[in-house]
Amino acid sequence: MQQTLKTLMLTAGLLASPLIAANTDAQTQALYQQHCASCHGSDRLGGMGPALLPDNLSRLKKDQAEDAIRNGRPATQMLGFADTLDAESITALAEYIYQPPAQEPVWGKSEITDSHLLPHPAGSLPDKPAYEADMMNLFLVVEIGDHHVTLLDGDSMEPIHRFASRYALHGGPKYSPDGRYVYFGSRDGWITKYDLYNLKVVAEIRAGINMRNIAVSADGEHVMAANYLPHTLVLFDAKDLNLLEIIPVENGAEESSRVSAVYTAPPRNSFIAALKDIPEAWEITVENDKAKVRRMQTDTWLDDFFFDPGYQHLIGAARDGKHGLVINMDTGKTTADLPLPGMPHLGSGITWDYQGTRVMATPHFRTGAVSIIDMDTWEVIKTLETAGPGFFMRSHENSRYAWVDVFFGPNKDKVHVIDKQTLEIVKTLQPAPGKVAAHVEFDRYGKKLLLSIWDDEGAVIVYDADTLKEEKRIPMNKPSGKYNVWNKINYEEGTSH
Ligand code: DHE
Repeated sequence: MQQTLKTLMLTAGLLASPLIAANTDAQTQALYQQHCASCHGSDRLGGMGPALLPDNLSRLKKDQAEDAIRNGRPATQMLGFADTLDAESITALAEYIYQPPAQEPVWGKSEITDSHLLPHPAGSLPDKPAYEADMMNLFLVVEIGDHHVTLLDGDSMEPIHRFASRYALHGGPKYSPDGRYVYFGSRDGWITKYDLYNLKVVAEIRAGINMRNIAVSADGEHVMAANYLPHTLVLFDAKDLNLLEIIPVENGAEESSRVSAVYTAPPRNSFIAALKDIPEAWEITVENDKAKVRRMQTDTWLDDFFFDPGYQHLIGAARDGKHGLVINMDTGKTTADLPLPGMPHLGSGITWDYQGTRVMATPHFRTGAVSIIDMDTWEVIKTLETAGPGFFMRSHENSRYAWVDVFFGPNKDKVHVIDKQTLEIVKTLQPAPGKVAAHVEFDRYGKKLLLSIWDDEGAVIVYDADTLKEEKRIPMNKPSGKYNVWNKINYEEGTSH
C-alpha cells in the first residue's frame, strides 16, 4: 500500500471523505481493491507487499493485522490507514484477508517465469570481495522484526552491511559451495540469490504462493523449492534462478500433498523431500536438468527430517508427535522406531562423538526435554530434563558444549548449556529476563558464538564458547537465525544443514 496512491486519491477527490466505512462484503472488497490491491495484488497473492491469504497469514494474529492496517508497519512501505478508514472498515478488511479466496489460486509456469528478476546476471559483477573480511567467517543474521538481514564479520563481530529482505524469510539461507552466494527463501515463495562479494541481489523468482524452504544441491548447480501451495517442488538452475521444472507432488492415486521441507543430501548428490499429506519420503536426483523422483513409502506420515552424517539414514518425526522413525535411505525400509514423546524437533538436531559412538540430540516442542540417541544402536541413551520445550540446538566440533533454548513457556528467556561428555546441563543463562533467548550459531573455529534475543528491541549476544562469558551485544530487530559461512558449507556437525 502506498501512501502516495492514497494521498493522490484524496487530493483528486476520489475518496469522498477521509473516513470511509465498509458495511457489506462487497464494500469491503471494494475497499481492498481501492487501498490494498496495488501492493498486495488484486487476487491477494502479493506484489510489492506480502500475500494476504489465510495460509500466508497463519503466523499473524488478526489484531496484529488490524494494527498493521491502522498504523502501518515500521521500516516498510506499508503506511497506516487510521486517517482514511474507520474502525469498522479496518476490522472488516482484517476479516476479509483471513477468508479463503473463492477460487484456489494458481501458481504455474507462467506465474513463476513472469516473476523472475535478474538485476545482475551471472558473470556481470566483479569476482573479488568489495570489502576486507575473512569471507569464510561471515555470519548472516535474519532479522524477522523488520524483514532485514545483517552481514556480520565473524572475526571482529562488527556488522558489515544491512539490507532489506523479502517479507517473512523462513528456514536457513543456503550458501553456494564456495560461500560467495546465498539463497534466501520467504514464506511467500520468493527465492533471492544474493552476492556476498558485491553486496547485491543478483536474481529473484517466486516459486510458489506459500513456500516452506529451499535447498541448494551439493554441487551448487540447482535450487529446489518446497511448497505448501501449490502442491509442488520447483527446480531452478542456481546460476540465474531460471525455472527448470515444476514437479507435481502426488501419489498416483490422485492425492496430492503439501511439501513440509526439502533437504540436500550431499553424499548422495540428491534432494530429499518430506511430504505432509502422503506417507512417503521422496529422493530426487537431477540429471541434465531433469528431476527423477524415487518414492519411499513410509509406515506413517513423517515430518521434520534429520540425517546421519553419511546420509544413510533419515530420521523423521511421526505425525502423532510421539515417536521418530529411522529409514534406511538405500532400502527405504524402517529400521528403528524411537520413543520420542513430546514432538521432537528433529530439524534442529545435532550430532557429536560420545564415548566412541556418534550420538544425536534433539529438543522437543511439547515437553521440556532433550533426547540423546546412540546412532549405532538407535537407542535413546539419555533424556535430559530442561526448563521447558525448546526450538533450536547447536554446538561445534571444537566446543565441549551444546546449547539448547527454552523457547516456550514461563522460562522462554532461558538457555541451557550441556556438557557433551557428561550429558548434563552445566549452566543455565538468562541474558534478557522476560525476552525469548534462542538459536545459537558458532563462528568457524568454535571459539565464539551468537545467541539471539528474539525481540523487536532485541540483540545478538556474542559469547566466549569456553568461558561462557558474554562479550558484547549487537542491537537487532528480532534476530532469528544466524548462519556462519564456514560451518554451513562444510556441513559442520553442530549446526543445521
Ligand atoms: Fe521453522 C527452519 C518448519 C515455525 C524459525 N523450520 C525450519 C525448517 C523447517 C521448519 C522444516 C528447516 C528448513 C530449512 O532450514 O531449510 N517452522 C517449521 C514448522 O513446521 C513450524 C513449527 C510451523 C510453521 O508455521 O512453519 C515452524 N520456524 C517457526 C517459527 O515460528 C520460527 C521460530 C520463526 C519464524 O521465522 O517463523 C521459525 N525455522 C526457523 C528458523 C529456521 C527454521 C530460524 C532455520 C534454523 C536453522 O538454524 O537452520
